[in-house]
Formats: sequence, structure tokens, C-alpha cells
Amino acid sequence: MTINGCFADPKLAPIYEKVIRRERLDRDDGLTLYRSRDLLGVGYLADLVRRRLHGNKAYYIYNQHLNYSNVCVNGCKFCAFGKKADEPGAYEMTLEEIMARIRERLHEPISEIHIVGGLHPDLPFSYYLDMLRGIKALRPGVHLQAFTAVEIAHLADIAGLSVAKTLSALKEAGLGSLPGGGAEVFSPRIRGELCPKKLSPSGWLAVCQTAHRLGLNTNATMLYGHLETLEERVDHLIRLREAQDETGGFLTFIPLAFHPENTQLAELSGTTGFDDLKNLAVARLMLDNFPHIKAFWIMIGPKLAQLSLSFGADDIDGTVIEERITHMAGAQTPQGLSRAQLLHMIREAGCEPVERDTLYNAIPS
Ligand code: V47
Repeated sequence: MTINGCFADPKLAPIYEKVIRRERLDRDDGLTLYRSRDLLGVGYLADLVRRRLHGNKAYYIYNQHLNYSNVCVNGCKFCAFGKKADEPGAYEMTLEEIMARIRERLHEPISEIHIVGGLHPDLPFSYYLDMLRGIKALRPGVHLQAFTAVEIAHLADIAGLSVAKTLSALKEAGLGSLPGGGAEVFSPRIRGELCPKKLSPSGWLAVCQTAHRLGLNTNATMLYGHLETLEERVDHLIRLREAQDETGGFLTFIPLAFHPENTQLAELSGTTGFDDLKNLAVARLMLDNFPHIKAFWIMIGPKLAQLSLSFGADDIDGTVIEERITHMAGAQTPQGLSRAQLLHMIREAGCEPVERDTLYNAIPS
């Protein structure tokens, strides 16, 4: 509990002083926040920062998700979505199927299409360029937030081009920004254990920073709630913060709550509400140079996403419709929410809903 800077956990008081003085928090502060049982105290600190940045506004977006293929050569232990090409359940959409998905919803006021897939060994680079061009031809005004940094590095390999040239070609074809997936946890220990084949942390950051230098914004994520320690979480956040100091192109940080079902870590129990809220709040406090913190309702549920608006988050993502990565791993959340449901959640939390485009421009209602 908090009254004028008095906390149930006295270790939060010096952090309060720093927050008030707008001083950067260090690694020890991050650990103190993560270790504290005073969730309301940590949430209060995060809410101070969130309100300083965004007042009472809470953002949502009218978006559509498209997971074009789950065929993936990486085989990460935490992933239930990726399949080898010959495994039951593997799929890849043809360009015609993708266009049909877009056509189905042309009557809706979708401003962003969020596109993520696996690392497909055979699809040619032209498939990805044609996908972006085709969607843009059907929906010229839409923003394409497509391909994580890991996919971009893979496409560069397939195309035989540098990352910069790959991104430029995709931009030319209609790419608007990159989603934040694939960062996982930067700790070498965790990567060796869970995703040894995945693009390295420095590779992931280099793709994002190359994108920033080409004028493409990216998001950033952290997959939490599996084998990582609190120290590894803090180090991940600090590394993102340092990268943002250099290029400034990260828009939003999204903590991704690990879902264990159908993964090689199925014996783990998944995250708790306490940890979900704590993680969002710590991210808001540590990532002082990130404009936005998003609570992805698909992963933590609409009710917790609503509460997160008092724990540092200013964005609850959007309508989504048809998400596969988390649902393959046992998510019980719906496939989508209507605009009316999103508005209700935000207003009941005492916030002012703002429908945004991908770059956080308000869309007039
Ligand atoms: O990189 C994989 C994660 C990510 C599981 O930018 C899992 O706004 C939980 O990029 N449990 C892809 N997470 C999703 C992604 C994303 C999602 C929402 C918003 C944004 C954004 C980006 O999903 C992967 C991986 O870290 N993931 N398996 C799992 N079992």
C-alpha cells in the first residue's frame, strides 16, 4: 500500500524518490522491484510513470492477425506453434489463401495487419514480397506490421541479401514496421537451453536497429515465466534500454506470458496474475525510453489486461481475430474482441479509450 511515498515494502521508498526525480533506475532497482511482494507499491510507481507519459489515455487498435505458416526450422522448446515441414499440423497458406483472409474482412475498419510465421526453409523471398504487395493492393491504407527480427534475418539468408537490403525491399513492397517477437530472453544460458538455433540476441538487436535506421519502427518483447531468473529478466530489459538509447525506434514493449501446453516445457505451470502485473509494472519503470507498454490480452486474459492499465500498461492491443501462437500453447482466451468490448474494458478501468494506428496516431471515431 502507498500513502505519500510510504510503502508496505520500505525498499520501494528510494525507488519512489528516483521516479519522482525522473532518474534512471539501475540493475539493483530492477531486482528490488521484481523481488518485492508489494505488488500495489510497484504498481503505484509504474502508474506514476504511465500517467506522466499518457495521462488517462489507454490505447487499442482495430487489427487483424495473420500467421501465414507454422513451418519452422528452429524447434524452440517453448513453442507449440512451430512444426517441421513433414510433421502433422504443419501448414503454409498460399498467397491466394492469404488474400482470401484479407478479403473476408475488407468491410471492417482494420488499420493494421500483424503478420508472423515460422522460419520456413523453402518459401522463396518473392512469396513474402508478393504477400505484402498483394495485401496492400487489397487494402492500400493498412499498416503492415510484419515479420519478427528473427524472420527478417532468415529472409535475408534466403534472399542472399544483407539485412538492410532485405528490409528495404520489404519496405518497398509495403512493410510498415516489425512486431516485437523473437527476443525471448537474451540470457545465453536460457537460449542454450531453450532455443539454441535461434538468431542470437546481438543479431536480434542488430536487425531492429537496422530497421530503425531505415525509418522502420519495431516493437520488443520478453518471453517470461519459464526457466529464466529475475536477474535475467532485468538484464534483458537493460539491454533493450541501451539499444533504444542508440537508435530510438522501439515503439512498444510487450511482455509475453509463457504458455506451457503442447510445448517441450509442458511440466511448467505457466505464469500467475501477480507475476503478469509485476512484469508489466517493472517494464514500465525500467524502460524509461520506451513510449509504450502493451498488455497483450490474448496472453494474460482481458480481465488482467484491464487491471494492467493501473500497473504501467497504456495499451491493450486490439481486436486481433485468429491468433495461433498462444492458442496452440493452451491459451483459453477468445480469438478476438470487438471494439465495443475493448471500449467497455478501458472505460470500466477509468481510462479514456483512444483508438490508435500502429504508430499511435489517434484515429478519430
Ligand atoms: O517470438 C512462442 C512467443 C512470439 C509461446 O509486436 C510464446 O505487438 C507464450 O511476436 N507462450 C511471437 N509466448 C508473438 C509476437 C507478438 C505478440 C503480440 C504482440 C506483438 C507486438 C508481437 O510469441 C514469439 C515467442 O516469444 N511465443 N511460444 C508460448 N508457448
